[in-house]
Amino acid sequence: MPIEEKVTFCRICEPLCGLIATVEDGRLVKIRPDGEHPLSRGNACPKGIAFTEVQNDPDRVLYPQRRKPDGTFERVSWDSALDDIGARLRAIIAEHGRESLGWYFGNPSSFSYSHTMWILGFALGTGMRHLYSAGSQDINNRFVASHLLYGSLTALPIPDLDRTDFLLMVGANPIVSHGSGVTAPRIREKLTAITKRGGRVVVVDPRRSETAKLFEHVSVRPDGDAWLLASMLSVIFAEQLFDAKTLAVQADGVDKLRRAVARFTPELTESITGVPAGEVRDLARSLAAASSAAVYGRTGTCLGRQGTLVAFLLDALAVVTGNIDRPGGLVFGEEPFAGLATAQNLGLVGYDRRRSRIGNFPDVLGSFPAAVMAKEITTAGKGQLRALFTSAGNPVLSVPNGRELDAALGKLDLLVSIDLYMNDTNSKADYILPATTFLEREDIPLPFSALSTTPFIQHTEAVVAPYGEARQEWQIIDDIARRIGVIPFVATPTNRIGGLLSRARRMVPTNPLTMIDVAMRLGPFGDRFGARRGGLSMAKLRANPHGVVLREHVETGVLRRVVRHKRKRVQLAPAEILDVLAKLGLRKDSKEFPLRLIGLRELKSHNSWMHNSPSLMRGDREHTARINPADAAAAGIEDGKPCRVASEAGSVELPATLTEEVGEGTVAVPHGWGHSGGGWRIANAAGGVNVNEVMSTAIVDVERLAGMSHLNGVPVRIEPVA
Ligand SMILES: Nc1nc2c(c(=O)[nH]1)N[C@H]1C(S)=C(S)[C@@H](COP(=O)(O)OP(=O)(O)OC[C@H]3O[C@@H](n4cnc5c(=O)[nH]c(N)nc54)[C@H](O)[C@@H]3O)O[C@H]1N2
Ligand SMILES: Nc1nc2c(c(=O)[nH]1)N[C@H]1C(S)=C(S)[C@@H](COP(=O)(O)OP(=O)(O)OC[C@H]3O[C@@H](n4cnc5c(=O)[nH]c(N)nc54)[C@H](O)[C@@H]3O)O[C@H]1N2
Ligand code: SF4
Ligand SMILES: [Mo]
Repeated sequence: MPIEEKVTFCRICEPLCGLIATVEDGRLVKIRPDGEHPLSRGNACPKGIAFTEVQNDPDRVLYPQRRKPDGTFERVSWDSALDDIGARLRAIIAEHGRESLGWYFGNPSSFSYSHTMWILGFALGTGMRHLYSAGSQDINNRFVASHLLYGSLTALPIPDLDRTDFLLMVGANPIVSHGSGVTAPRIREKLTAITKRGGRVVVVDPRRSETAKLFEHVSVRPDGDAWLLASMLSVIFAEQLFDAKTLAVQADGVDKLRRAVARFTPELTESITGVPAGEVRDLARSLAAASSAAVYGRTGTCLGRQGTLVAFLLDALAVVTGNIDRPGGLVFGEEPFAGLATAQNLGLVGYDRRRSRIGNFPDVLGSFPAAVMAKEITTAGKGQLRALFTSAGNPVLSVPNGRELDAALGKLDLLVSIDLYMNDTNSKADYILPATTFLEREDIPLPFSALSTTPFIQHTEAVVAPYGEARQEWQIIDDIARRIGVIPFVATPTNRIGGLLSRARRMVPTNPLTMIDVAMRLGPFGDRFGARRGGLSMAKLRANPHGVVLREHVETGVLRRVVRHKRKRVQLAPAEILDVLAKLGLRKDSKEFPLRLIGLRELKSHNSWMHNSPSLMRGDREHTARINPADAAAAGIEDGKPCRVASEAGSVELPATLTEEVGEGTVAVPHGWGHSGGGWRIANAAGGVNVNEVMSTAIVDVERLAGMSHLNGVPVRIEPVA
């Protein structure tokens, strides 16, 4: 039997650690870290190693499945599945128009360039309106904040970890999550290096997280970040700690922002944030005085009630202290081929170009809040969502009010899912179409290149041929498009020209790799087809399987290239933000629901989809609610005993873990548990609950500017369960 070792990289989370896969006779037998990867240098986490168990999981869906009237599934051929899906789509379109089609794409899709490209192509080709993603439970607020500040949704600044002297980290736990919104393998080393060189890392979190334990911890009340950051800004303005000289060159709206935050003195915000006024003043002064400072916020700051404002204020802190676009501050990387940015520049996607039918929410890069998806299905009228695709997602467990969505999915005329597994969402689908794993496809993680603290790019070939009849998402999407007369990327209705184009497309098959190669060669690092020696091309990437470091550090002094506002200046006082700030009152805690629920991530889980790996689930892993002993005592809840966590929207019951790790008034429960109905035998047996049954999809509970779901800082009460 031939045994081969193949160089590749992990695509479970954002560091994209280098891996070596051992393949024996076409089957994956082992994964180990790649010691020759220039950035991860022999580092990988338990999830990456355990991917062997996903790849070889007997519970994987390897053949197209059609649901029978009794609810069970039967294996069908690709042709019969695609033909039937095509026919049903054509009938739905004939009766209700293309506006009745929709797509939800989940987190793993962002780790496949061809998958996301073809969804965009399909959406452009069909003119589809009902586009939803994990982004509204994750990072869309960040895009909107960038749109407001820099005039570009895709201008995402990252902390210059290798050169900063002061890192303010709010609502992120990279020791467990391995970093998000920033690609930095070995992030633990990078963070400890800051303190080793005499710098500071300050972690703002309601929980003494794994990261907070290693550095300075500021305990904030859940969803208190807007007040905390506004009060830090108020101190910086009041004490004249801002960098007036740099601001004069870089930004507009400084005075308006100063006036808008002036009333949020630390003495006022203390009662909301729980952070003593003196500590806020010290923090603001230290940040302003640091020779370089970076700010960084992640899901803890995105999923509260004010996600866009909080992301905006974080960047504003960097801007007013002169820390944007400079070494050690917040910096802007560059993609070798800027897919979404190009689409944005071409005017194909943007912000608030249309509004959702339910709730009147602005679109973010073409997508609407997933929190309204259920109501879009159940609310009759023109534009009602009737045929939904899901790919690489499990929204019943990941969006608010999973019960509501679960019930709504049953009302669709057609539900088709592209996934590795039968999960809690697609177990109700008409079809489950088997997707390749990341080891079964070639890949190049373009969007993450611009988020890498060391600009870097790597391409990998497929490590194994697809198991069973699994296919790549883009091929599946292309085949479905063809059956309804749609040409991905070409917005042509089914008229004569469309027919001709479609025939032409069939003769010249477009493939993502060719498209990317051309775009990359013409891109900022490209070889310009030989005109620039040593530049990027697919040939160069193939010759360097461990990847190519593009620069030592992210380039600075690029603000005028990045900012797309008129006059090329950062806007510190957009009307949308001033409006939210003006309405930001003094939050009162509810008497009925006096505690606040937050989420967290676990080292050996990955959202909802790695609970079927035997090695990750080994030991006494259990889904529990972390509760402060004082709160538990007041409620009569004992350690290890079941408790009820109830909000206005719903309740769940799970064992309590009493721990000082969470501050008083805070309850922490990870999401992604509570599997049922799907084909994951180990995950189903692991128990747990869907914490998102406690979360609300009421229109007033969805954040206005970016449509973010409210998943952190949700008012709850806790009770013992008999
Ligand atoms: N309460 C609460 N809820 C949250 C969060 C929170 O912090 N708190 N976090 C939110 C965040 S940040 C996210 S990203 C979402 C995640 O939520 P989703 O993106 O909706 O779902 P996942 O749990 O990531 O499930 C991914 C699915 O993709 C499948 N899959 C894996 N790899 C592939 C692949 O290569 N191709 C295909 N086609 N399928 C694949 C898996 O089998 C699984 O069914 O959850 C959100 N929900
Ligand atoms: N092991 C593992 N790694 C993962 C994932 C996983 O499921 N498991 N998921 C991946 C995904 S999809 C993402 S998006 C990233 C997320 O990456 P991170 O955002 O770094 O992940 P979390 O561990 O959820 O960290 C959020 C932190 O915010 C804190 N927090 C909660 N509410 C608040 C609040 O109101 N204010 C403040 N200041 N803090 C708050 C929580 O206590 C927690 O420590 O992780 C990725 N990496
Ligand atoms: S941290 Fe783990 S899951 Fe994330 S890319 Fe690295 S090996 Fe993969
Ligand atoms: Mo995420």
